[in-house]
Amino acid sequence: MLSLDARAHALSQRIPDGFILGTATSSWQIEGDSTGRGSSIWDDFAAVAGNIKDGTTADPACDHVNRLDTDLELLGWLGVDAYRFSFSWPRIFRTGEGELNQSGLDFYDRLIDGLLERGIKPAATMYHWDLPSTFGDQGGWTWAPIVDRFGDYAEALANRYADRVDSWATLNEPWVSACLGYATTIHAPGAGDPARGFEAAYRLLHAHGRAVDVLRSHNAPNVGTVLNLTTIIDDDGKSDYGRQIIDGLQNRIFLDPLAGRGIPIDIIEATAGITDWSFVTDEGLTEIARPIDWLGINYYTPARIAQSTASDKGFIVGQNTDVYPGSPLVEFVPREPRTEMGWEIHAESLTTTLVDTAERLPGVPLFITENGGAFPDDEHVDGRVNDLDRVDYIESHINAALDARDRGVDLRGYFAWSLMDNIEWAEGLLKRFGIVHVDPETQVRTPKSSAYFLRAVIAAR
Ligand code: IFM
Repeated sequence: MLSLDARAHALSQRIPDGFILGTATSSWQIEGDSTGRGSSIWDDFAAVAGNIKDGTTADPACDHVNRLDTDLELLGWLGVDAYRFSFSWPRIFRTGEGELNQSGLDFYDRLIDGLLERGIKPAATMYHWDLPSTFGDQGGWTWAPIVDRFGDYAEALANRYADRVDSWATLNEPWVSACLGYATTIHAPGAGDPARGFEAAYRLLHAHGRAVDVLRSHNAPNVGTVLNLTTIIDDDGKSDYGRQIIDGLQNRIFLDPLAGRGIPIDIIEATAGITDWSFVTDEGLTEIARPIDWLGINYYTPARIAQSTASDKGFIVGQNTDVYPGSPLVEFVPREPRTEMGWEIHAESLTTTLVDTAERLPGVPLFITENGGAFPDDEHVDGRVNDLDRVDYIESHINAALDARDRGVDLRGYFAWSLMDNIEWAEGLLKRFGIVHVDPETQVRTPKSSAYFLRAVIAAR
């Protein structure tokens, strides 16, 4: 069996020149220091018993705001080309608008400057789910003025950081915001209303388009967005219509408007009993279709479906027909091996997702902006978490991504999710995705074997 270093070396030889290797995090999942900002819908959601499995709230998370220097050192040690983080909207404006929050602005200055000093490209996401509560109270992503508010937020960020942030993502995974937050009650704000789920998806896209215009007017470089896309597998060969509609609800509902094709007709038809889509306007669709410089894909698992088998598939986060309103009744049938999220590990589906996306959004360079896995992390060697499952996962998925490149996909980089163990939303601290272990009691950071592996890949290129 090859050593980790030998495996890292072999993988590194496939990495093309200029291909970006990085790690990713998001604000609410790591920052802590909630008193230094305003409240978000995730704070409200976390305050209700039962919403987050282990009762985790925003503090201290990874206490990243107070441990920024340590975390910057960690990134420098890893040697990443880029670091993907998100701005917390309520840390920029405590109430989402109006007076800027000086300490919040200063924090992101220190983060961005600290990255640049270490030669690491800051890859910023404007919105990774922590909507200011003030807007949540007014209807959140189904409140029409949210599009204008997002434009104002883009203006504030661009004014301050456009000269130093290397790449801009408007949104992270609008499917999750809309389908887990509005169509169902799994995520904040927990609306549980499928019709609002579709309206939220549309308004998120519209806000994206508005932000693209604002960022461009400030000469912000590399403007794009991030979707969680995947391959839908018709496992029993009897679920082709289910495959088509779930593909539409997961992938095409975002890619088609971005490519200027509007909302897919089959999805309008499949959801006719839920919404009449009357909130969609031509002006909105025009803004949504503004050209972007790149698209980020967050990929973890395929969606493998079959006709109902009535057998128990156990725990799978985010895979059931409730999160796909309008889909026919199918069953999700992930195969082994699976991660702790219940998600099937199937690197080939990353290749197909990239190939399909490149066809659906031609001419737009792609990045893997998140990829990784939650594993038990219970094997320790010399005080280090020996997370060989995660090493295997990352190695096989980087290879699968490079296979897509070999098939002609313009793939420019890969970001591992996540730099460190953090709050996995409704799963709280129970699921660990970090390549660096974080002790929730002491906040001590300890690189896992996967961190050493990624570091070795980067160093050996
Ligand atoms: O932790 C999340 C992240 O915030 C968004 N993408 C998926 C990850 C794992 O569930």
